[in-house]
Amino acid sequence: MTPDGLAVRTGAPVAPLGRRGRRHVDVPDLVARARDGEARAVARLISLVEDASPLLREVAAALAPHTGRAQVLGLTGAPGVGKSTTTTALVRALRAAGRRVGVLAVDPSSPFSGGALLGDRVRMQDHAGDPGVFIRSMASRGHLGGLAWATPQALRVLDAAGCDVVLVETVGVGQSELEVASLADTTLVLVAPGMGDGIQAAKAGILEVADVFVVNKADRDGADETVRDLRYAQSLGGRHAGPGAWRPPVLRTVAARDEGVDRVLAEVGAHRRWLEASGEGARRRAERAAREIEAIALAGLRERMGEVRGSAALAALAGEVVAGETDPYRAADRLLASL
Ligand SMILES: Nc1nc2c(ncn2[C@@H]2O[C@H](COP(=O)(O)OP(=O)(O)OP(=O)(O)O)[C@@H](O)[C@H]2O)c(=O)[nH]1
Ligand SMILES: [Mg+2]
Repeated sequence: MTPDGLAVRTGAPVAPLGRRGRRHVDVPDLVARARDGEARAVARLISLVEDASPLLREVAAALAPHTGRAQVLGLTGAPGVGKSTTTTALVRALRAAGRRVGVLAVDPSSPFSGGALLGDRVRMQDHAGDPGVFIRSMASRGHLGGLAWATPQALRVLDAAGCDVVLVETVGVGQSELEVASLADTTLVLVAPGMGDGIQAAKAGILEVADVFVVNKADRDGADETVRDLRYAQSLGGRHAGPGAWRPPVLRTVAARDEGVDRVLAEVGAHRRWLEASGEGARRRAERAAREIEAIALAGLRERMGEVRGSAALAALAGEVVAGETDPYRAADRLLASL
C-alpha cells in the first residue's frame, strides 16, 4: 500500500504528506485522469480533500458535471463487528457482478490517524491489481470541517471516477459516525451476537439510521437472540412504522466465509428501488448536498473567525463591551456582519 492508503495500481511512490501541498497541481489534467480511472489521480484528489487544499474549489467545479451516479452504501457498527470483512465480501460480490467499486474507510474519532490505518484492515490484497476497485482510508487530519466536510467531497471524487457503488465504512456508533452514515443512500448497520442487544442498539440511535440490519458472525452462539432483539426493538415503532415506509430487514451473515452477502446485496437493491419509487432517494440526495454546503460554509466561517481572534476589530469591540457601551450580543452581530 502507498502512503496514500491506496491499494491498487500504484506507480511511482507518492510524495510524503508535508510536500504534497507544494507540488504543482494541474487540476484539469488530474480530474481528466481520475475520470479515466487512473488510481493515482484519484488518490491525489482525495489527498487534496484531506489536506483541505485551496485547489478544492477548482476540483469541485471540474468534478460537478460528472457526479451523481454512484450508489453510496454506508456500513457502521461497533468496533470489531466485521465491517471491513463485510466490505471486502461485498466488494468481491460487486466485482463479480461487473460493478466498479470504491471503498472509503473513515475514522471520525481519530482525526490525526493520517489515513492508511483503517484501510489496512480491509483485506485489500484480495483486490490488489484490480483496476475496478479504489480503496482509500481517510482521516480529517484535524481540519476544522472534520469528516462531515471531507467525506462527501471524497465521495464526489470516487463518483466522478466512475464508481458504480461506493462503500463507506465508519468505526463505532457515536454521533459523528451516524452523521457519516447518514450520507449514504443505504445504510447497513452491523451487529454481532454478544456485542450488545437490540435495546442497546435503540439507545445508540442506530435503529433510526439503519436501512438494513446485518447480524454478522452468525456462526456464533446468540445470533438468533440478536435477530429477535432487533426485531423486537423495531416493533416498538420509529420512523419505519408508518404506511409505505421501508421496513429494514434483519439479515444474517458470516462475512468471513462470504455467507449471506448476496442476500445483503439483494436487499440493498430492493431498498434502492424503494428509494426511487418513494421519492426518498431524491430527498436524501438533496439533504446530502445541503449538509455538504453547510459544512463548507461553516468551515469557511470558522476559518474567518480564527482570523478574527486577536484582531484589532475584536479588541475594539471587547473594549466597548467592557466600558458598557454595547452588549456582547450586539458586538457579536457586528463582528459577524464584518466577516
Ligand atoms: N466468527 C466470525 N468472525 C468474523 C466474521 N466476520 C469477521 N470476523 C472476524 O472479526 C474480526 C474483526 O473483523 P473486522 O472486519 O476487522 O471488523 P471491523 O468492524 O471492521 O473492525 P474495526 O474496523 O476495528 O471496527 C476479524 O478477526 C474477523 O476475521 C464472521 O462472520 N464470523
Ligand atoms: Mg474495519
